[in-house]
Amino acid sequence: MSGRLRIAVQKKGRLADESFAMLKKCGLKFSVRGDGLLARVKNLPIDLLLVRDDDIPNFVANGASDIGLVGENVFAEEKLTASIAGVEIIRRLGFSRCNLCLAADENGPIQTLKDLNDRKIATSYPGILTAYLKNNNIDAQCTEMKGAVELAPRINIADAICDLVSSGATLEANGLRAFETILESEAVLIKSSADLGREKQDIYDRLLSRIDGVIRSQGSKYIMLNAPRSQIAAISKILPGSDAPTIIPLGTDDDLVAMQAVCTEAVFWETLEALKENGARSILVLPIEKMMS
Ligand code: PRT
Ligand code: ZN
Repeated sequence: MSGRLRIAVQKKGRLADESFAMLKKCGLKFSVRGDGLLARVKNLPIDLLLVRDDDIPNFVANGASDIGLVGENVFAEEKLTASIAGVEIIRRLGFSRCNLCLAADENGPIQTLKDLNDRKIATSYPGILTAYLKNNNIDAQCTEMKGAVELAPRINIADAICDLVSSGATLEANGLRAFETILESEAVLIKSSADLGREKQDIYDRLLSRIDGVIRSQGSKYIMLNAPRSQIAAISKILPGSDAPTIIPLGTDDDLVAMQAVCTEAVFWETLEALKENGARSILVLPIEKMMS
């Protein structure tokens, strides 16, 4: 392969848009159109390999791609059923979150894990499900289905299902209720332990540092406010996940200061109310686009 770093990304689907968005936030300039399998990044020696999500772990394992962005659910399943030894999760990316759950008829006899003994469970994740049942000493039979798993109980293919859930609307529409979460999943960055060579390693290190910046800035906010000097300590305690805030005297008033801080934890309305109760005024909460330490 050339000296260009190759990233396997889902071409189309629930992971694709947010994967492209994250790479664009990292400063990669590219466009994805037509049926092409490769998209060339214009401003860095990187190519995107555009494929089905299920193929991503295998492509990373066999060197067709250097790294990949994929759902942890797919990675975990491939780890148990395919030969992808040496491929590991490097970063959790915080998007495409969903849970792999066990679910059954909301009014039926299966309400807990134990009720699954001697039952049939339909799933697209036989590896993860079999391992989970074994760990929990449940003797049930897995029936593999590639899609439409939620329909299995209704047509008597299975007594329960093991499927991904995000909003829960699909389960509800089919009269099913989730009673156990097997895996909490999100998009992950995966890489094989194979040596990249110096050139690609340099590009990879640069990209990873940008990804870290994007991950950190995602949940972070910049807070600016004015407050009486006497309230600095009280207000500093309320600012969520921030280091020592910057304190700037306000020229016109000796007693009043401006405080500014990066908050790495969520800033809720309740936080703003607490700041106000402690004397803060003119409170501004700003999104942070990029961060690098
Ligand atoms: O074509 P390709 O093989 O690449 O895509 P795909 O059809 O296999 O996968 P796709 O695009 O549907 O999902 C890609 C990845 O997105 C998954 O592997 C998960 O990591 C993640 N993801 C996040 C989800 C969901 N949320 C999700 N809700 N994947 C699937 N679903 C399905 C679920 O299977 C069920 O049918 O959505 C339905 C439930 O959704 P709710 O909102 O009704 O609960
Ligand atoms: Zn798929």
